[in-house]
Amino acid sequence: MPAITAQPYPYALPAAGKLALVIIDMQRDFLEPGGFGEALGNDVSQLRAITPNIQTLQQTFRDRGWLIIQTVEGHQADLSDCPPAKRDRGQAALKIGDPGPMGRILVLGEPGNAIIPELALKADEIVIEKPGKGAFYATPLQAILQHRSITHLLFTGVTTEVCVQSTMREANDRGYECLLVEDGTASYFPEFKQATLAMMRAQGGIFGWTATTAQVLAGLSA
Ligand code: C5J
Repeated sequence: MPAITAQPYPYALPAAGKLALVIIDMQRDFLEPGGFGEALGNDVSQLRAITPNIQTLQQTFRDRGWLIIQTVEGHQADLSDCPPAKRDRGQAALKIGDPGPMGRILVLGEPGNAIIPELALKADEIVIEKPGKGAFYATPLQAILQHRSITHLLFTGVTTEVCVQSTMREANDRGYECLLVEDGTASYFPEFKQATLAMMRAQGGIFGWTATTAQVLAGLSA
């Protein structure tokens, strides 16, 4: 059976068409100065290095006609889907909904909320707008995956221990076979990324597998 060399053991690939690529929140708000990530006090320059790996996976899935799901974290303009607990958390100078250099912070449709140009969607590709950290909460993600008979998910994006981890944990509970691409995900805190990779694949892969982009590509082309 075709498999991806992975930790803690090989990730068996399903029949064609049952594997989807999930690209979490590769948005200007998290990767560029003046957005939500920087408003929270983070050095946002660290995240962009993963982009070429995600681009390679995106192109591979496009070439095969396989499902790619991108997500964006963002709120309605009236903030009706943003709990005060989320807006008020922390002591940021700029809060969700405040005007910033790239438009209103973490508001859907604002320039800063857009996916970075390197990973721009094609017309027929799916983007899930999510108000929470996990991509299943208050979104049609589960229905879309079920409709396409998807059973296996490859996760990429930012940040590893927040939106990526939240989504992969829930995907695991929902029965998906999940693999986190090690060099396709990043955190403002490199030690948190390493800890997340370790906890995902610990205990025999309690939440799933991890592998590098090269390992994924080799497995897919075997
Ligand atoms: C955060 C995310 N870090 N996409 N969001 O607030 O991980």
